[in-house]
Amino acid sequence: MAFSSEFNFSRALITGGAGFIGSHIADVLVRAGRQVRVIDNLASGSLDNLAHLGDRVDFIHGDIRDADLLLRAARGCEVIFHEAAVVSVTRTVAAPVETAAVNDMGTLQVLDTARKAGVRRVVLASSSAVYGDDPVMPKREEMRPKPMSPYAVQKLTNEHYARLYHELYGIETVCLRYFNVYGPRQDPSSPYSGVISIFMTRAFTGEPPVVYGDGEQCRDFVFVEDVARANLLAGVAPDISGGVFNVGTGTAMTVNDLWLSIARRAGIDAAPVYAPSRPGDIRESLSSIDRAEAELGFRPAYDFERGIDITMAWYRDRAERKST
Ligand code: UD2
Repeated sequence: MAFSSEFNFSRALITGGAGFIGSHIADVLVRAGRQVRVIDNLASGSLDNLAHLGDRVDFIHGDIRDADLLLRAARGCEVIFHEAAVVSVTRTVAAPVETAAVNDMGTLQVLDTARKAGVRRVVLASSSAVYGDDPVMPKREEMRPKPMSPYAVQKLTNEHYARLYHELYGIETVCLRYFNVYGPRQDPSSPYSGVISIFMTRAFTGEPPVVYGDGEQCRDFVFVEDVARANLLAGVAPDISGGVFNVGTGTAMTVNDLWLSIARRAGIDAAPVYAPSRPGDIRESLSSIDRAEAELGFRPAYDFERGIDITMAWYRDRAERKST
C-alpha cells in the first residue's frame, strides 16, 4: 500500500519513552514540534530521563500489556514509536517465557491497539541480533536472519507481526534494526549493559575495564541521537510501509580501540584485564545503511569522536554528582 508523501504527524506515543532510547526519541520529537505522550512501566526506564522536558511530555505510568490503558494512551496519536521491551539478551536466555510475555505479546498488543485506535503508523525497535553470527559483513536487510537467543527470536517475531499488520490491516509499520547504541542516559549498572557505558564508568572510577576475549571483536557503535533521528525519519518517510532498516553507522571499531580511545580522553593509563570470551559473543558486527539512506534519508550526523565526547561529558558529570 502506498501512501502520500505529505504524510506527517502532530501527536505520537512512545512506549518505553522513559528509557534510554525512548527518552531521546522524546527529545527529538519535542524539538521537532510534535506533541509527545509516553507510556512506561519504569521497570528499567526512569523519570529522570524525561525531567528536563517538563510538561512538554504527557507521561502515563503503566504497562503496554494493560490493553485498556494502552488504548487510552494511543487515542489521538497518529504514530506509535515502540521501544518498550526487556532489552537484556541474557535475561531472555534466563527467562524466555517471562520475557516473551513482554517482547512478543506486548508488541502484539501495541500493534493491535494501533489498529483499534486508528493509529496510522507504528515504528518498531528491532535489533541487529536477528542476524546472529553469520560472518558475512556488512549486514544487509535481505540477508537470511539467524536468531541465536530468545531475544533475537522475539525481535524477529515482532518484525513478522509488523509486516502482517501492514498486509492484513493496512497499518503502516516500519522496523528499525538497531546496532550497538550508545550515549547519555545508558544505564551501566549490569554486566550486560552496553560496553561503552561500562567503560565510561570505569574510566572515571579509575578501575581497569574487563575485556572479554582478545578485544579484537568489533562493533558498529551508533550514537543514540542518530537512532532517535532515524525514528523521526521512519515516522514520516513515504512508501516504506512493511519495511525493515538497519540503523548503524556503516563503520566498526574493536573493543581494544574503544578502551584506548576512552582512556586517552579520560587521561588515564589503565590496561584492561582480559577474561574469557562471553558465550555466544559474535566476532564482528557491521551494518550496511544503504537502505536507510536511500529510503529514509538517514545519515548519521555524529561520527564516533563527536558522539563519544558528548557521552563522556555526560558520564563525567554523573560521576561528579555521585561523588559530591
Ligand atoms: C548487542 C546488544 C544486544 C544485542 C546484540 C546482538 C547492546 C548493549 N547490546 O550486544 O542487545 O542486540 O548486540 O548481537 O547494544 N565487552 C567487554 N567488556 C565489557 C562489556 C562488553 O569486553 O565490560 C565486549 C563484549 O564481550 C562484546 C562487546 O564488548 O564483544 C560489545 O558488548 P555489548 O554488551 O555492549 O553489546 P553486544 O554486541 O554483546
